[in-house]
Amino acid sequence: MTSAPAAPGDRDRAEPLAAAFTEAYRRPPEGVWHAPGRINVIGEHTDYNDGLVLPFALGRGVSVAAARRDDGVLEVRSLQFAGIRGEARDGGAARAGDSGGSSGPSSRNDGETGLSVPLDGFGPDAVRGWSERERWAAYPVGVAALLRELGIGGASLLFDSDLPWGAGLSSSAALECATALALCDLYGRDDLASDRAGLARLAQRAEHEYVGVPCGLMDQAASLLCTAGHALMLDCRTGLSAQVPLDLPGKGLTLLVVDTGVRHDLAGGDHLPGGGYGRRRAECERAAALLGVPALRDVKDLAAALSRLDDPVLRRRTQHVVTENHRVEATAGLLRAGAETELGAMLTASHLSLRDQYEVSWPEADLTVEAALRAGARGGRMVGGGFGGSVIVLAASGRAEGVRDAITAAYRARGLADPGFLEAVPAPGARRLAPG
Ligand code: GAF
Repeated sequence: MTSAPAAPGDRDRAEPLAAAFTEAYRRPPEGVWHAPGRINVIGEHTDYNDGLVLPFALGRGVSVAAARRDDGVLEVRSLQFAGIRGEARDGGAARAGDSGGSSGPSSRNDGETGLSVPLDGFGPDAVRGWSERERWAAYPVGVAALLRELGIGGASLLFDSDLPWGAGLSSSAALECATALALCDLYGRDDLASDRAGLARLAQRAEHEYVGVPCGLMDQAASLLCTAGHALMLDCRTGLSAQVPLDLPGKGLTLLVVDTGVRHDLAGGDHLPGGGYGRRRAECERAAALLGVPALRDVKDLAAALSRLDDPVLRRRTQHVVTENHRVEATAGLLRAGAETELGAMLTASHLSLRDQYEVSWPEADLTVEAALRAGARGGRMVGGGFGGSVIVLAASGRAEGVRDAITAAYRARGLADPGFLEAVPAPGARRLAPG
């Protein structure tokens, strides 16, 4: 059994995409799948330190219509990326142009409409030469190449996304997870599709090897393992997870996701080769090695650990990771006690730690949190890898509109473009949309 229960709107998502697939590939798809993006309630930069995270799935994500091919070729097209040179476009569908491009095993790029790769013998080196415009395809192609090693064949895929790309809401993991679930289902591989934790690890591996980003497990696990009405408490060392009920509207609360408009890229940040994300991960590994522990997760006595680290940067990174793990445990405890109204202080403490100790926040994120708190929000923090993307803000529902207006006013006062807003409630994880 590979599909979570259908959710309202599944049909509205599946039907137009199936029609677009039929137009693009001149045959109907065998099915349509969907994988959501996520926000993370708390537990940032803890996953690759073997720590704890508490994300939930958003009601937005990446959908894919798919049909098998018997020639071992993977052909990918996207309603957002096809025909757009060098940049991703958010939201609304940019329809693929001419649908009759070549797709034989020897062709790689069929002009404006997509990309075809023969999966046999395909490896990470082949992706390295791809242009910026083709880069998005490394995510699904990487997943398909790894699944090929497990006996899964080729397919034609058409993607659609209602998740802003680069907003720190895990659009890349959604792309990977939609691909993984679709391919496993198409080839009747319930053994792989039903092991969602295993599939999350495969998608993570694809991102490491084919995209070159040393991400943790959180985003892929959130997309595949989350359920409606719950946050996912995940122990990234053991892979064990638990569903923690999270009823925000029932507690009179609104969680706003604020897209700051600054694009986030895990390969970027700190404006140096390797990017800020990879550098943070390396710093944590160095700190753990100096402290003689397998991972920063294992630091029990923070004060003693800090006194043993000479490098102030490593001290700050350690301080964040150790305290953030405690914040995840405390937050999960509050949720289990039904005390959602108390979450705000945890969120803000996490943000300050990410800003001052981990140094991954960015000016628009700090501005958002400050404006929200001034307007009476209960708390807020940046989410995801940092250096751009989104902020979450928790407010009493009666105050949410005022908080939103105050954030917009703060952006305007600085001459910034208006931020985007989305109200988040825990939605279902990845599933087949059609046939249901
Ligand atoms: C990104 C990564 F992909 C995650 O694995 C995680 O490390 C996160 O940044 C920070 O918590 O989303």
